[in-house]
Amino acid sequence: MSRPSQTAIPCTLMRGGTSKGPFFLAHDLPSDIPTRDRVLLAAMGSPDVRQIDGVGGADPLTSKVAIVSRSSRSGIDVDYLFAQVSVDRPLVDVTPTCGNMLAGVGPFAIERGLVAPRDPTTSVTICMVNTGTVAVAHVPTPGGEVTYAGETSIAGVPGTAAAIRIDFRDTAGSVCGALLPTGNTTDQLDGVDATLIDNGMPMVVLRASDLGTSGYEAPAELSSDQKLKARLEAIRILAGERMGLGDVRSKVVPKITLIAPPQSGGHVMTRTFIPHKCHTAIGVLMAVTVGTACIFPRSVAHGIVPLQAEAVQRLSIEHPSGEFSVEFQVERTGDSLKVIRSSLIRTARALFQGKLLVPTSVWVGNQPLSSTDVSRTAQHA
Ligand code: NQM
Repeated sequence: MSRPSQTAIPCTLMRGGTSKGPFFLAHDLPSDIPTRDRVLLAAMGSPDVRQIDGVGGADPLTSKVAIVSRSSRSGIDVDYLFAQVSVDRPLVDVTPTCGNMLAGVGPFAIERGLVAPRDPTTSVTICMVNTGTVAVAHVPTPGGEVTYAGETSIAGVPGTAAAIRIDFRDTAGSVCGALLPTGNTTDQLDGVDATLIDNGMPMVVLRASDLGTSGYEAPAELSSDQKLKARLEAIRILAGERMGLGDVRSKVVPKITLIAPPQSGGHVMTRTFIPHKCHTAIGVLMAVTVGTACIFPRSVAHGIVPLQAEAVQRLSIEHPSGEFSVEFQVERTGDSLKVIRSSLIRTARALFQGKLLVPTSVWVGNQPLSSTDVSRTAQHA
């Protein structure tokens, strides 16, 4: 019998917030990392600007993968490993997590039998393995079934869906080890003021006006401004070193946000680079991190975002396709600030369930051994 030319891997394609990508159970993928990464590149069709030979959407926001497993950590239901698959380079980066894909993890874990549903809501405690931080997703499960239907709309996604509330508790220093990795609220990089901060996502926050931009440009205009992008990349490389991330040329963190005064009744306007293309909205943990920069006294947001005194504050972060609200519970002591909790609302939807095919030249799969293989293995034992 001839050997099949493709390996079939069980998979659910999901929209998580404003991102989309395949969700896998960890045991359905190769356990060795170089083979796993080759499988993910082949699955998405990378490297190729159109990702024509895979299921990637030819954009960083749709070239994402979630790998989920039952957790053996105490108090945690599931482990979620996020992989950013580069569209045009043969790279898979697992340094940061993704809070948008995270929105799909609770429903996926329930539907794949990793978490028992409750009526009417199932709270799923998720370890974001990339950063070792924890999120609790509250998934609507009326009658013990995941529902995707609901009345909540989020900017960047047409229509409405069921609201998934997500609480983060320990995101400070997720990758850099400290909320303010340089110990400063403002640093100077290449002659520009910058707040280098990590409350779930390593970020460089800059004033748009310091870069000669308004902060209100369309993402496509900013993404095609090669002069601006070269300047931002130079700043990002310096920031990466100062934030303890080393040489970040082939890493997707830190990301960059340009801030400006709000335009539509929110607290701040943003344009975010992820890191070489301008986001059409803003990432989840980016919004949490940029929001945290805005509530810090003496950050680059000083003079743009008025400080609030309340212990629980809601910040509306404007972005190119609407706004993103994050609720923060904070504790201030003098100039120091601790974020106890941040919460936000996302939606998600399972789009397709089936098997994703990759060439057997990339991976032959976790196949049971044939009788010939078994006798060969026995001879070598
Ligand atoms: O910040 C985009 C997204 C993200 C990341 C990216 C994210 C987050 O919008 O938590 O969600 O970093 O490429 O999905």
